[in-house]
Amino acid sequence: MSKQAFHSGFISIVGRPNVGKSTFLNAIVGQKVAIMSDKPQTTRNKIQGVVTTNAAQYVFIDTPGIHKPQHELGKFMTDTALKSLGGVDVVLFMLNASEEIGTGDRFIMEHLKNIHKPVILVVNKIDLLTKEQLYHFIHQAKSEMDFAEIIPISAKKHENLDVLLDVLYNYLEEGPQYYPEGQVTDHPERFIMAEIVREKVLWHTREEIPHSVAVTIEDITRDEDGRLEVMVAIIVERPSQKGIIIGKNGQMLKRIGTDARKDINRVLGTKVHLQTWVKVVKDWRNKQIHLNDFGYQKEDY
Ligand SMILES: Nc1nc2c(ncn2[C@@H]2O[C@H](COP(=O)(O)OP(=O)(O)OP(=O)(O)O)[C@@H](O)[C@H]2O)c(=O)[nH]1
Ligand SMILES: [Mg+2]
Repeated sequence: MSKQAFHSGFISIVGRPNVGKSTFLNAIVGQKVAIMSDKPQTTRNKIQGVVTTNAAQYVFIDTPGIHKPQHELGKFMTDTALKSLGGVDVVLFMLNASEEIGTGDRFIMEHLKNIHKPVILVVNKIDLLTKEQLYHFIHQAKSEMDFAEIIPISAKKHENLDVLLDVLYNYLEEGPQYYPEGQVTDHPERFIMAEIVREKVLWHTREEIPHSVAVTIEDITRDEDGRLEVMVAIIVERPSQKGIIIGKNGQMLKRIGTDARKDINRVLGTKVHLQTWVKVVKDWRNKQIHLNDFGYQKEDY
């Protein structure tokens, strides 16, 4: 029996905010590499997730949800997502099957029609639909664009992910293993720590606060017991937001810190102690200098 050729390549995951791209990335990688939340515009940077099997290496690129930007940050996010399309072999376009296809989705599809790369439609959140509803949704999607493949999945329930990998194999060329087997992501631990803190802020806050928050790691030192001491700054845009994040008697900040510490310990397998504080940087989402400082650099596209 002849051995199956080893295939490898880069796969971008794009779609509107909140359709489940990061949930999918984590599910397929089998490990948390991107933060997730029920608030739109959670992901702000490109995040790589590598899946290595005997037959292939799939380098997935999770991207920020594409939306109409209201700030420089939003522009950075949407540009990051669209520019990711240039360097990949195949594109996964994700739709949320529990919502009607809308103008935001159509805007992205218009873009995808012009990139001359295979576009696979990933229909996510099928756990929320009956068979009839799913059939109807796929029928509707087919009339919008000519997709290379259509694959229904539930990222949350890990449904049909193996089928997606099998199909994707055929869209990747014969190629080398780019990354060693154990490497699942491209971001340093510092980034992952900051993102996990931001995730907990998103989970515990509402309305405009999730969008107004940035998190930076100011310093990391090791104490005599080998535990990492991590100084974390949570940045907001207004003093009133600072008050909400700190909460009554500091309760909110404490909850965010505790949840983040536990998750960092679990995800990175490192014991950490977090020292968090909140600072106000007025209108940072519109100021290039602050965007650079907080990890949203244009050269990172
Ligand atoms: N029911 C259901 N919910 C899902 C599924 N996949 C994701 N979700 C939920 O959808 C919400 C958004 O998930 P994310 O993975 O953060 O979405 P995203 O597309 O990365 O969003 P942005 O980063 O904002 O672009 C979360 O509340 C998830 O739990 C799914 O298969 N089924
Ligand atoms: Mg995301």
